[in-house]
Amino acid sequence: MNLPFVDRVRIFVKGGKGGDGAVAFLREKYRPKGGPAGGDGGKGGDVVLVATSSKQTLIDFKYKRHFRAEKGQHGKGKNQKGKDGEDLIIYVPVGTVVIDEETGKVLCDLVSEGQQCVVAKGGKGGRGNAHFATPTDQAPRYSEKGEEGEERWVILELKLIADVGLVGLPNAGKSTLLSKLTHASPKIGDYPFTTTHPHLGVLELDDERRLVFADIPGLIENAHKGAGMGHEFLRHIERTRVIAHLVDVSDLAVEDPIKAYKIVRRELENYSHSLAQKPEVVLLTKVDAMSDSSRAEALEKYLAQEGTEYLRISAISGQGLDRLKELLWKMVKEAGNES
Ligand SMILES: Nc1nc2c(ncn2[C@@H]2O[C@H](COP(=O)(O)OP(=O)(O)OP(=O)(O)O)[C@@H](O)[C@H]2O)c(=O)[nH]1
Ligand SMILES: [Mg+2]
Repeated sequence: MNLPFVDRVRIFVKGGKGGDGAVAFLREKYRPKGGPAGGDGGKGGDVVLVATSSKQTLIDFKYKRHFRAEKGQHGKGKNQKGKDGEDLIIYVPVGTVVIDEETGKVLCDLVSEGQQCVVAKGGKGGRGNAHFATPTDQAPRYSEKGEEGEERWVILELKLIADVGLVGLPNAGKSTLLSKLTHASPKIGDYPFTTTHPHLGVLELDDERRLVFADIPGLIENAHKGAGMGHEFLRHIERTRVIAHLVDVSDLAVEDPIKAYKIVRRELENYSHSLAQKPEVVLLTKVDAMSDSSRAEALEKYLAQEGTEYLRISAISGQGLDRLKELLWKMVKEAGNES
């Protein structure tokens, strides 16, 4: 699937107008002066967002931006109520946050399959003249109009939902690791910014234990000022429980590992303090291609002083991957119990 990844859009939604109440009178053979019998108008349809895991992006909304639910029908004679307008159901990916553009308020956070959010209510139907008869006016000639449906612009923002977020400089080996641990098959390349948008992958440790990983583009110094791919995509790991921070310690690495580590930490901190506070494990990657371990040892010493977890791995040889899976499971569990 090579659709562009769209993770923020604005759409206009409007509920259906309610149908008008009717003005009518009974005309029966033996009751020439029958009472008022104008039926009520039907209710307008609602616009409803429904979360589905069969969509991964908000691409559908790039071109179609206006959504209006059906009107309610007008009431009719003989006290017949107008038909209600159909609700308009719009499917969005699981992980979509719905924000009212005008107030900036979060209306809904659709985190599970099938979860719904009414974004624009349909208008009420007007009452027919049958409701308005009084002892002094037994033949009212008026009825209510149907109400307008609600309307608003809403912002849909996709925030992927994963347990573990993979971060690091470009080329650190994030996508390669994702492809080894899960069935995902992201693009891998020996050049920076191979990954241009987030991917999810699912690791099944056994029948009962699974972990969802989010692989995102590489971060570079000053990403928060727009360098490289910028840092907006970090929102996709805002909801992860644990951060796995990959640092290349092989002979291939262009950056000193401690420096590489600090650059990415600074960018995480600049994006959001709460993101930077998440439990972190540092993965010293590509150890199969490391002829001198002194740079790795220096990073490990630094991390030990900081009290940060770390582990040497190689996605290519498989070294450390079994330990990594169990460690991540444990960290995700612990983080889950705290929140
Ligand atoms: N020797 C060795 N090479 C690796 C290992 N993991 C990744 N690589 C290589 O490192 C390069 C970058 O790998 P990617 O997985 O694309 O790195 P990334 O972090 O996803 O990079 P961006 O998407 O650009 O941020 C590729 O050429 C990989 O083949 C490893 O464990 N050992
Ligand atoms: Mg990548």
